[in-house]
Amino acid sequence: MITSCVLFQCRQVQPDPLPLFNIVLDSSVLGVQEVSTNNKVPWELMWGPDNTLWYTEQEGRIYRWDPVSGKRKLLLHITDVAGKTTAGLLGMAASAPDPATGRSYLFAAYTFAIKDSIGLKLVRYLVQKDTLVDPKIIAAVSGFRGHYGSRVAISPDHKLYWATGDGAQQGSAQNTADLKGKILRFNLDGSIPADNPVPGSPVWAKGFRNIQGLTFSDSARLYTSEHGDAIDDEVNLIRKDGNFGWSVIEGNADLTDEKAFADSTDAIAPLLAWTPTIAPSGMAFYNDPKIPEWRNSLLLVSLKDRNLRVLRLSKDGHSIVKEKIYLDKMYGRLRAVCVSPEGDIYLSTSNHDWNPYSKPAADDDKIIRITKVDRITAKVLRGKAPETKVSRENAMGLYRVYCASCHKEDGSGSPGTFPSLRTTPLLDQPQQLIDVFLFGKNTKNNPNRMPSFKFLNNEEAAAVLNFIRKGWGNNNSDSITEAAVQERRIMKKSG
Ligand code: HEC
Ligand SMILES: [Ca+2]
Ligand SMILES: [Ca+2]
Repeated sequence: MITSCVLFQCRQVQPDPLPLFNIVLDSSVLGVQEVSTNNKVPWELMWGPDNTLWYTEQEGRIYRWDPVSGKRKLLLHITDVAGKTTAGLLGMAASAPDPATGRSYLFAAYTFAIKDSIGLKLVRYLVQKDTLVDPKIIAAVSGFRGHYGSRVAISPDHKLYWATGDGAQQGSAQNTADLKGKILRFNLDGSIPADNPVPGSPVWAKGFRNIQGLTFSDSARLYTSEHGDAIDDEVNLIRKDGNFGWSVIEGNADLTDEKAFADSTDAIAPLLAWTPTIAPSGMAFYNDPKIPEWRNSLLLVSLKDRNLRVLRLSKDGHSIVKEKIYLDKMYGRLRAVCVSPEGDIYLSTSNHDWNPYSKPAADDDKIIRITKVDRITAKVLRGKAPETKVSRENAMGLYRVYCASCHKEDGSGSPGTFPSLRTTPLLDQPQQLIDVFLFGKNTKNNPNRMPSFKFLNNEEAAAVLNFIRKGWGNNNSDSITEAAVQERRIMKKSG
């Protein structure tokens, strides 16, 4: 430890942790450091008004982590956070100090209990030296069964944006009177700006399923990342009063019904859509000269694909021109990302959350910093291009990309949420098995439903189903044929 003093204020200075890896770009060398360990699902990261890193833990705590001392401090424990799995204390954002009063506000979104469902609210706190005070509810939305979103962002012109999930409620995202499945826009005092599309309504854009990332570029363009259902995770460029298609359109409008809807509503297509899904999460715009190769890019972390994507934007910001993957499968699920004023990048892991991919590391969850360094001192990593095609010849490959995020790589599922495929009685009931696969399954009151996989062709369907019937030594000797899958498709259509 050394001590650093600025204007008579002395703090203990933690020496920089050594990079565990180096990312080598065209000309820059980056260091990957683990700066904070033993956290529990750091869901949101942001740079705080006091020049430290602020982060939430999903269960309800807001911390400040000081990059100089390396120490963390609890700012607030919110005690009425309620809800399971993807609910909790979610996004947050802070306003810059008001020039007149010097005041900053922190805005936090979290779920709370209502009698028969879960509500989601956005609360404003006044920032004080070591704590947050004077909670004021900016907005509250009821009727959630899942898909909560939610992220919060403040625009360069000091408006407050809040992205809500559709609540796993059919029809909510297209219903302008329902605040679920929307991007909402407020003044910092919670009032509704006069230039919102509909007077008196906070709705700014609609047609979203479950936004997990929300970030402004330097030129005030707003970008989102969003979870699709079984297909089509998306990144979108948001436009005022835009309709982004859900729940009629998934990804691009390529099916007949989707095209008709897009024509009649002017629905906006995503900049990028991923099938198989990657489960994108937090996203941050990067434009710092510190890492020139990554300027004008969106940094996007993912839960299912377990990596960091750098999505290079076109000059006008209206399209994504390049996609590169870093830290692939190295830290498990990644939840949040932010950029410091010095151009350093912070990421958080999410291995203690409701749907762990594997056993968390002993010191999970971590906050990781990516910074520029002078030279290579550790193992070298390079970016890679995304895989353009799933290896379809390989049934296990199909299982991995389409099923393992929920039912786990070994088919064991997770108790109470995702049934074990190793032991399901459906293995001996081929017709029912094919039906669940093609058309999905949603037992009453299960907020996690089995999505429909009818978009896979008969060959792929038969391959995956035979894999789960035989792949784990469970040895069902007969095979499901492509013809059998086709027959169930037709039965369903006519039945
Ligand atoms: C997004 C999560 C998710 C994904 C991805 C997913 N499933 Fe499921 N699956 C579920 C859930 C949740 C259920 C339980 C549904 C219920 O009973 O309400 C389920 C149920 C099932 C069942 C019925 C099991 C039983 O005992 O009732 C089968 C079979 C199945 N899934 C196979 C698959 C296959 C094969 C894939 C990949 C092609 C897959 N699932 C992908 C979530 C998922
Ligand atoms: Ca969309
Ligand atoms: Ca589509």
